[in-house]
Amino acid sequence: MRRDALIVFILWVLLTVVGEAIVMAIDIYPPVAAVEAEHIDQAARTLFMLATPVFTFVVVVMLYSIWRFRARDESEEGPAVYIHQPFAVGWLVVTSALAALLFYNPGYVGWKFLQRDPTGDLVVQVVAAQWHWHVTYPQYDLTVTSKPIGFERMEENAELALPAGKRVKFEITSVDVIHSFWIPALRMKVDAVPGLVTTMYATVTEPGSYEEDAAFRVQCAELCGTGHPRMNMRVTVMEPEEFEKWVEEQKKMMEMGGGMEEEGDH
Ligand SMILES: [Cu+2]
Repeated sequence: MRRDALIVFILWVLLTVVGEAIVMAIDIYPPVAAVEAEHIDQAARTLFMLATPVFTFVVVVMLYSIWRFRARDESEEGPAVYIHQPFAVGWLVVTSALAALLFYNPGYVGWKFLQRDPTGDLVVQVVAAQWHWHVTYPQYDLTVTSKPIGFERMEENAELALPAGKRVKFEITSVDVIHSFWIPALRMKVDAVPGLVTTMYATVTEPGSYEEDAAFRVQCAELCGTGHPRMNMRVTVMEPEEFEKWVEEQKKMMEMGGGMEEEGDH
């Protein structure tokens, strides 16, 4: 039994080293366009790093036991196995402590960070409706509306522009069912609930656009009907001067279009 424990221990250490190396080496994350996104990616990395030794331990003990203590013939069942109390208690304490640590940080600490500075520089009001996003910039008296036309014609769809370096406060609601406002490049997602205004903050950093990476888009993330996958729009993070120009252009288009935009396929 001593020997088995030693083998399991060595395999566990080896597999954990390999696992941690993989966690550190592989970059599975989409482009980062907000300060909050960096924190959320870091939280995911921490979670993977702490979960790796727990995962490898379970796998090693299970596979080693299956192989080492397998029935070699059709003989009767082996002797009963009784719980090893110090091990059981130790396991409970260690995994509970890890979970508590994560609840505190990045859980509580991260939540506090996301909620800092509740005013923001720019307010963006979002109204979700099957299957549009109505995006209003109250400081600029401008509203843009997306059309549910899908990825093939994404370049024709409306654009949600954000000025780089600014802290954006999104105020989100819905007029029909529950939707979810999600911008992958910001790593932020909040439900749009009828009768409620939910808030979400993002301090956008680098310029970027949907043309560069599909993570720069609004995507509904709550199944809301047949148009759900098409409930998206392009997101562009641009320099503040460019943003001012964009607002002017959009206003001109609104005056010229005079409501023609509303004839989408509902
Ligand atoms: Cu949806």
